[in-house]
Amino acid sequence: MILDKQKIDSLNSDGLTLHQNKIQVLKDSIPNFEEVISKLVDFQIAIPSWALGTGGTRFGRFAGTGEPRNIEEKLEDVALLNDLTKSCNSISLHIPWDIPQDYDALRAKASDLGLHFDAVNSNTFQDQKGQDFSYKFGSLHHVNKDIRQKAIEHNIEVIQHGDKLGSKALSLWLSDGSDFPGELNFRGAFERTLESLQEIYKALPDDWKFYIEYKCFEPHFYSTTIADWGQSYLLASKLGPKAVTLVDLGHHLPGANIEQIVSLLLMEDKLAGFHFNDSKYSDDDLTAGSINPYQLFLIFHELVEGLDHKGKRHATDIGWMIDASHNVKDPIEDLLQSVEAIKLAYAQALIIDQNALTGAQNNNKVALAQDIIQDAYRTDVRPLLAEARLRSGAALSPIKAFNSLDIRNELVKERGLHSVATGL
Ligand SMILES: [Mn+2]
Repeated sequence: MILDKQKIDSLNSDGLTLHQNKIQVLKDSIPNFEEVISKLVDFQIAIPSWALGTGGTRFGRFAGTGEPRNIEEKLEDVALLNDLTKSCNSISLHIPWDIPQDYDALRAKASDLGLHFDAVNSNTFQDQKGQDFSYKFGSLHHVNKDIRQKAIEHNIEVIQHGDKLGSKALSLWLSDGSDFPGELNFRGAFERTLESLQEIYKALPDDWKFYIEYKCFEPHFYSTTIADWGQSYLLASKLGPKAVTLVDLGHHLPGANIEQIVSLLLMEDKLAGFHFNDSKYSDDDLTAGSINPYQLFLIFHELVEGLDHKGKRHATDIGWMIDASHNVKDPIEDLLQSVEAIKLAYAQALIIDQNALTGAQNNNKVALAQDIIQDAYRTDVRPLLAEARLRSGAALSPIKAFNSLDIRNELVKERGLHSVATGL
C-alpha cells in the first residue's frame, strides 16, 4: 500500500489553523527555534523488521491482522511509517528471517520507497529448522569449537547480506549465558567470546561498525556472557575502533543510571547507538516513553550535550533504532508512538539552556540546575514535531492520519486477516 500524498495534505489543512496558533507561542519563546526544527527534520530512527508484526510473550501470542508477509511488505510498512512521519527512512533486517532473494531488486524497491538499510542483525539465540547442531549451550562462547565456528560463519554471512544491501553495521546481541551456578567458567566464556568476535571483526568491511549489545539477564537466568556495558566496552576496546557498545534501554537492572552510561561511552567514542523501548520491570520491550519519558529525556540531554561537545552530528554519528514488541497494540500505531516519544525527548533536550546549566553546575546551584532542565522537559514541544513534519511533507498528526485513512484495513484487504510476519 502506498499512501496518497494528497490525502495527507488534505488532513493537514484541516488542522492547520490550530497548529499555527500553537507554533507561534514556541517561535516567540525558543531562541534557537529554526535550528531545533531543522535538527528535528534531519533526525531519523531505524525500524527493525521484527517490530512490524505483533509480538508475544513466552506464554503466547495474540495475532494481529494484515501483517507483512515478506521482506518487501516489511519495506512497505516502513515506508508507510515514513510517509506519515518523515522520521524513519531505514529498516534494520534480521537474518535468517529476512534473507533477500534478489539484492538488486530489494535495493531498488527500498530506494523507490525512499528507504535504505540500517544495521543488519545476526541470530544465534535459537536453532533454525534443519540445523544439525544446537545453540542450547551457547554460540560464540560455546565450549565446542565447531559450534563457535558455525556461529562465526553465520555472523560473517550476515555481514555479506548487509554489504550487498548497503548496510554499514553488524549488530550483535549474544544470548549466551548460563542458568545455574557452576555451569560455566566465566573467564573461559569471555575469552572464547572475544576470540569468536575477533574472527567476525576481521570480516567487517573498512567502513562498517560492529555494534555489541549487552543484556543483564534472559534468556538465561544466572549469568549472561555480555551482561552489562562494562563487559561490552571491554570487548569493544579489545576488538578495535570499529567495535562499539550498543545500549538497549530495556537491558539494565532496575534503577540503573542509563544516562550516565551513555555520557561516558560517548566520551570514549564507544557509543554505537540505541535500541529504544521502555520497561516497568525488565526487558518489557514497551513503547518508548510509555513508562518513563523523563528518563528518555535525561538520556537525550546527555546525548545532545555529549555530541555537541565532540562536534558530532546528531542525526548520523550514532545509530538510532527502535527495538520494541507490541503484544496488544497495532504495530504501526505503536511504532508511531515510539517515534513521537523519542523525538519529543530529543526536542526537549535541544531547548535546554546549556549555558545557564553550565553556570549553575559550576556554582553548585543544585535547585537552579534542576529547574533549568525541567523547564525544558515541561515545555509542550509537540507543536515543534508537528512543524518539522509539516515542513517535510508528513502528517501533522500521524496517528490520527493512520486511523482516518483506515490504513490497517487497507493492509488487511491486501494481505488477508491471518497473514503473519516472520521474526517473532
Ligand atoms: Mn535490542
